[in-house]
Amino acid sequence: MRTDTPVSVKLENYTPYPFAIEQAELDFSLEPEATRVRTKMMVKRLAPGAFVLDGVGLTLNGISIDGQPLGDGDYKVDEETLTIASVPDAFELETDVTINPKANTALSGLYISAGRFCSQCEATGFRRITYWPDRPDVMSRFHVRMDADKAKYPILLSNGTPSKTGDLSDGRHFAEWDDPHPKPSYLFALCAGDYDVWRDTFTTMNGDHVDLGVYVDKGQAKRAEWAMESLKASMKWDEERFGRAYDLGVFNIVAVRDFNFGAMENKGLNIFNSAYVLASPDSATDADFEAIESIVGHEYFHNWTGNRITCRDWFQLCLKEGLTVFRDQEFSSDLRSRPVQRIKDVMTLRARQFAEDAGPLAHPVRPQAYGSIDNLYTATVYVKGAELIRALTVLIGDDAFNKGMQIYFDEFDGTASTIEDFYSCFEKASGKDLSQFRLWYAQAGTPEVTVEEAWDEANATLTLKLSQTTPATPEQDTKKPVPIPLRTALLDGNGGHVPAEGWENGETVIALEEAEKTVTVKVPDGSHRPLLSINRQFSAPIRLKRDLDQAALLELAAAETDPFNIWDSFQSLAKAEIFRLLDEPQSPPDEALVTALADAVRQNEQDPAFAALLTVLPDIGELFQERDPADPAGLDAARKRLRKALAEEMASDAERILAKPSPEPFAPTPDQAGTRAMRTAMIGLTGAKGTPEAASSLKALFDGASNMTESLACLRALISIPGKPRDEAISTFYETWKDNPLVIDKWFAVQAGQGTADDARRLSQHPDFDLSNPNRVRSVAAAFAMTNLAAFHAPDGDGHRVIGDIVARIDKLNPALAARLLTSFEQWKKLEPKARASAETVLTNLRAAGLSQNAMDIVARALD
Ligand code: 0A1
Ligand code: ZN
Repeated sequence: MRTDTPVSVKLENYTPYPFAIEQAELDFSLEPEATRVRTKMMVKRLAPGAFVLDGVGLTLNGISIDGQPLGDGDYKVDEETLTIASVPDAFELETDVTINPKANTALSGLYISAGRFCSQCEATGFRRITYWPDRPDVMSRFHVRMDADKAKYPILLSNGTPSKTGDLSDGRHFAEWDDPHPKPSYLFALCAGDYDVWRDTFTTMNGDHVDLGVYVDKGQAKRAEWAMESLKASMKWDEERFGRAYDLGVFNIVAVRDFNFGAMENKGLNIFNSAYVLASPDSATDADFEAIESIVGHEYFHNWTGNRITCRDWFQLCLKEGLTVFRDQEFSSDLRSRPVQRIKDVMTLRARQFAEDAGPLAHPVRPQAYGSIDNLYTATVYVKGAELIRALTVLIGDDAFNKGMQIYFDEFDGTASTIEDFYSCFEKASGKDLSQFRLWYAQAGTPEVTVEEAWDEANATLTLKLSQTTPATPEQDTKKPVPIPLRTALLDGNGGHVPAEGWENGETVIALEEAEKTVTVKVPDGSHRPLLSINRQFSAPIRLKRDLDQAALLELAAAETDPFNIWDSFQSLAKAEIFRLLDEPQSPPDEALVTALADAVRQNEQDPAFAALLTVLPDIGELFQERDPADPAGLDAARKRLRKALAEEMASDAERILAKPSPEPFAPTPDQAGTRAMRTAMIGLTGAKGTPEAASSLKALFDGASNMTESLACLRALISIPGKPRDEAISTFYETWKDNPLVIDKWFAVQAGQGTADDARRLSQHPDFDLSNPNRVRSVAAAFAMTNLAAFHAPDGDGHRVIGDIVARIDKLNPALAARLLTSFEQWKKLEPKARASAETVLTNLRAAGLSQNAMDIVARALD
């Protein structure tokens, strides 16, 4: 085990690979403990330099050039590379290695999950399969052959389309797959085993026929139906929205239970965490159905943004990830409700990315250096990366954006590209110089925009003074101004806009490009003072500072025409009230606010998905960011008091809404999901009352629930009311679902997400807890450390110790997972003194005990 801080890789040191490998043949003889991989590559020199291949954990059986075996002195092998000092300008290299998939607990490379072979090569897993220049700018055509025991592994899958199959002696069989599209090694995939498959077909806009398959556990095919529907919807959407069609005759998805991330976009053979494939009305929530739709879309959209146009190096990760998240967000917005999708996306951004941007792990969307590539799959790269594309669309307009995307697809197809390449397309399309916009990619930290207003009654003008600053982040003390597109409108207070001079329909985009800017707007003479609606639809990923008291915010919320800003006004109101309740523990929640919030929920009942979001108070992770030092337990108590007051105010609404039957038969449609969102919001509020009566009515709803969304909502609401109904619900749920691991993951998560450190420890000792399964580990450890901040950061330090212990054990098996869990400590320096001290002790003890490179990278940066 390595205990040193990883050496950092730097963007400025990028040099092209001096060889091209246009064609490769891979031959796998699959055995769980000793798989043999024979690789043939046709190599051509492009520039002077040694021939260096990456390889980790491989046993080399033989190596030859143009059929001539190499002797020991002809090449050098160390822990990470194979080097041949002198090679011809064009040659065929053959290697023969053995690997042990069964011993692969890190789930990177080729491994076994539930007795089946599967692979994960992004970012650097391919080097654990064979010697190869394992970097995204080396793109090759792969031909794959594999053989395996036919009874155990009847289905053999790889990228591209199948070219040959046949039987061999000794009960073995083989299959060959051919992928005509050059691709980097991180997109290689192989799956072998016994599956059931849900099949369908799709005809592209070019009239090409595509065979689709979703491969799942035996007996589960029907649970893949929603994933298949989502796939066809994605294929159609990319054709209609971006004019891009699929490019192979086969598209397969394989579900695996043991997977470090959500899913992987391997060319023609996506591999998915089973949590994002399997769904049935009784066992999956609306959130599960939505997540499946969005992740299936995300991986499919990578076919153009990621696969056909890939990244030159891993510093450009946001080129494929930010863009593809933007595309999946748009897909979900088009299929469901645009404002609701926007609110959910901003909730994620604020809870995860703003927190990251404000702590020791802050990094630019395109960093200059990294210690461990696995740790670069962050909220900043993904979610802020998507926000920047969205901000770009606002700044240059939809037409120029769409034109720029077409230029990008046409000009860079088949290449490994950079952010500069991407932005050159939008410069062409818009005629604008976007070099200042690219600063967004280079600077970490969330810009803060301050808005001051001055109203001149005599001249009927409103003057806005806008200014921006970006806080210092690690290794970046000073920041330059970035272009911030602020969608703005002037509200007339009667549900309309004031016709400001030069603004269309009373709306405009103000581009704040400098540190300070003053904008004066003329409105018709005799107008009343208009109300300012700014950063509408959250047009820029910033923190907005406005000096508005409760009365002004309530007035603004009532006048708003932008659903996002209506929701956000109530978020600001609730935030201020929670802080007040924290500072004044004796004072009751403000009645005016509680009534206004309840009224807003009622007024929006015709759009239940939106109304349900209004009942969600800002979470502790978000509140935490605005307090220094932060006291999560105090914030949690204050938040609960406000929530209880809202629950009491809405008690009869909850009764009324829950007295109606849930929609039957179940369908995962946006309409039905909206109705259930409102019902689950009311279930949550009922739980917030915390009374024995509330517990028994929740238990009755739990017993009668006909779908997982409501059943789980009842269980979640009951968890915080100790007593018999709660204990019975916990055990009934377990007994009902003990054979369905995805549902049992929820059972763990719902308890860890609300219990104490002791509960988390007890859950981690449950017989069904499994350190080798990332979903199960996350259902306890991430649910506790990332969603239950009051208990995780409790002043006695026990929460920190529970997670520290789990991390130490996981790190020996799966360093990428351990590193991810460790990011839950990222805010430790902001904690009140006791919790801060315990976090520091846990982190320093972990560092002293020795950690993997991945985990050490996080701990070192957190402690820095
Ligand atoms: N490219 C995938 C994410 C992913 C990254 C790394 C993985 O293994 C280490 C797996 C998946 C996506 O964006 O969906
Ligand atoms: Zn992705």
